[in-house]
Amino acid sequence: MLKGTKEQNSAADTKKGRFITFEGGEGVGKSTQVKLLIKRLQQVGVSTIRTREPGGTPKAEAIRKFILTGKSEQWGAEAEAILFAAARLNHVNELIAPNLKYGCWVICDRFHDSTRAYQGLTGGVDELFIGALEKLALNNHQPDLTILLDMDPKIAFERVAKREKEFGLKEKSDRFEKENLLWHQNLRKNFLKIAKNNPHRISVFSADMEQEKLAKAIWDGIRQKFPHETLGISTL
Ligand code: T5A
Repeated sequence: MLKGTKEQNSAADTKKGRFITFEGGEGVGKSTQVKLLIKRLQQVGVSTIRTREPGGTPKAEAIRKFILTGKSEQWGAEAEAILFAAARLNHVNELIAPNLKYGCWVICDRFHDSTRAYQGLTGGVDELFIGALEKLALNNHQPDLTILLDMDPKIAFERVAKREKEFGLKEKSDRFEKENLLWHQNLRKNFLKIAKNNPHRISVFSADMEQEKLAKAIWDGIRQKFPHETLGISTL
């Protein structure tokens, strides 16, 4: 199970921490790119912490297990949105905020845009309801940058199927993966809609390319967005 893994480097401790989130549909390569970004940041001496949602703290991981094993489905989309927000509030207060304050860069696999896309725009939960939960759970911790990985869900599902064939079943029972292709195509459109409404925060990348090539494109985007923090790394 992935937990927030603290990888510190004293050279970066005087810098203000940056908060970067990765978003997108199932299997588009978020976890892969989070790991590749952490590697690049470590190489240039930036102190980082890798985390995920739902989860990231023991209490939030307990909520993750409850939701992803399908136990919350019968409660309805509003209740699920509240559960995601409860997990997020704990994650923000116990892991994200303290690390940013300390100067770490926090790299998070999914965050509040997932609630907006899955439970809100795709699941039908009212926008004001989602907005109110977001305000409570984020506690003024908006990401500095969100990387949206965009891809045809058909291709993403093929990747996930290949992984499951090679490595066996995952720990979760695919609460949302079991929705049909049309649902996921709609989800993709909704993520793009969120990106269109937040052009200063969200950068969209086509995920349908080779891993390292995509990692390089993301890295170039990060260097452009945070030129001062990423000075002196032109050789990478
Ligand atoms: N959810 C979550 C909500 O409904 N509301 C919320 O508020 C939140 C926070 C979380 C579930 O909860 C929902 C959304 C989700 O349904 P999860 O474990 O985060 O569950 O689910 P996924 O995001 O779907 O996680 P996956 O691991 O399945 O997808 P990733 O992380 O996008 O993909 P990754 O990196 O694991 O890659 C998948 C496979 O593709 C290969 C990898 O090696 C791997 O085998 N791959 C590539 N292959 C070819 N080319 C590339 N460029 C590749 N990149 C990766």
